[in-house]
Amino acid sequence: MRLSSHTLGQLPSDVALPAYDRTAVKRGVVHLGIGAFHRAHQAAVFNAALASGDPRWGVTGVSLRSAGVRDQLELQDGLYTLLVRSGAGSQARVIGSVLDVLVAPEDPRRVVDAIAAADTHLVTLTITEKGYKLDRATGGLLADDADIAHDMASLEAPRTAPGLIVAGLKLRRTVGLPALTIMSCDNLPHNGALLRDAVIAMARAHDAGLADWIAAEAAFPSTMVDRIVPATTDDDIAARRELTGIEDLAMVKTEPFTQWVIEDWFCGPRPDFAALGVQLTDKVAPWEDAKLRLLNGAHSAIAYLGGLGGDEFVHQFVARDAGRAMIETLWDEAQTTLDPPAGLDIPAYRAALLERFANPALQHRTRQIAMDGSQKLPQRLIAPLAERAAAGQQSPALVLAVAAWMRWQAGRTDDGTAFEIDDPAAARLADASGVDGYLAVLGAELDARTYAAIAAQLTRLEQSGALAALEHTHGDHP
Ligand code: NAI
Ligand code: CS2
Repeated sequence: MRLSSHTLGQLPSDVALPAYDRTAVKRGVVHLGIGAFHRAHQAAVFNAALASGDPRWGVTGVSLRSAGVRDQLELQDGLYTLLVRSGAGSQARVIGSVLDVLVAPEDPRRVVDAIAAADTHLVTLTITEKGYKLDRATGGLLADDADIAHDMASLEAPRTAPGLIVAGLKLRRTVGLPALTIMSCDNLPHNGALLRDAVIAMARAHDAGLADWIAAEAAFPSTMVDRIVPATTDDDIAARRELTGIEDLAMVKTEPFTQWVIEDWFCGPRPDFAALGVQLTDKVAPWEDAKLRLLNGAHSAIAYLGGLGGDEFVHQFVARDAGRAMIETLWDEAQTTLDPPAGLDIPAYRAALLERFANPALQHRTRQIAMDGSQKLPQRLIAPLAERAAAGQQSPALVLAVAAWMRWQAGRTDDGTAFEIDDPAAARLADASGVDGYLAVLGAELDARTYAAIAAQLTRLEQSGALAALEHTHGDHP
């Protein structure tokens, strides 16, 4: 039996159900990139907004690539289970805020119409770092990307997020509707400004007046989003089915922690975010930097060192003394580059992060985090490393993490198991070699001393493996 409006009543009584009339919900949000993270984070907040009695915040989810999530959710009336897991047990809630899922490649005009609908007030995005199609070196849209070139030439059937947004805004302007608040929820620094630049560049390729209107009327708040959401596995689905008797192919699993910090810049209605536990602030950058360099920087270090050394899951890496010591050192280094926002207690944040990483119930795969490293390293590891180098400081843990990413590009774990490099720059990475070759793919330059330190660790990783390098640098007996 499948989860749906008809089977909701048959779920065990400890599963929380949508506490509102779904037939009265309006579609106030268009979300581009309806992956696991959106379903565990923003959609849960919109679900809470609906439960609080404000019916404006139903979600039209959009997949920009495959039909998988639509096919799963369509048969379930948009319903899915959010499973919050910790060592103490798990709690399940059925989320009802997602009303439809559109597949952009099948019918891009429906997506454009949804963005241009009068009830729509917010467009949110989780399309991964690579989905913005930005050229790291110039900050502009990727000139050699076929989909960007297509949308630059015609917006009849857009293929990219900036193309769909511009086509939707163009239609709103034509019919006299106001612009929108458009919010990136991806792990990129200054994600609002990056998205705004991408959208305005796309608009300018078609109509300077439209570009000026967007620049003047639309809001692009930056956000910091945080909740660890590992990809759902077939085992997760099977375990849930055995427990409840109901199959939910769209379920997502996550941790208890959740945080959303949004720059207070809106150009239309919004949910009562403060009442929903979402922080509004005039400066998101200090929150973004702290999260990207502490949480995500450590995650990438764990992904490559742990992945090379044979750790399938994050919690296995932090169970090692040398693993924890390496992460603490990386945080000591990274935190010297931060300007922590008022309200962020770094020692408490670090302690909480270690506990979150140690959560054995999450089963967060190192391989998932290792994906798309070329899009992640600059803001997570290279930026703090370069800033410290400029201040004359050495950074053994950041250096080891960057060297491990380079070693990863050989496509073999230390026991010789081969794997595919899952990265939009995979072809360039395959052709690259040596520290300068890999740094060039990242668009990064470092000073000679840091370069030599990375080269030395890369050699150590090649000769002795990740666990030996970790012990050497961060073990009890270096
Ligand atoms: P996912 O793999 O479940 O979903 C990724 C989504 O992005 C899918 O809808 C996919 O179609 C879309 N996408 C992928 N490549 C794209 C491209 N080239 N162009 C346009 N769309 C593309 O991943 P998940 O877990 O939903 O994460 C997505 C993003 O959310 C992450 O990359 C990150 O920026 C952000 N995020 C994720 C967290 C997590 O723990 N999973 C936590 C905080 C932020
Ligand atoms: C992870 C993040 O996959 C990755 O790169 O570092 O998705 C991480 O789980 C989230 O940012 C946590 O908020």
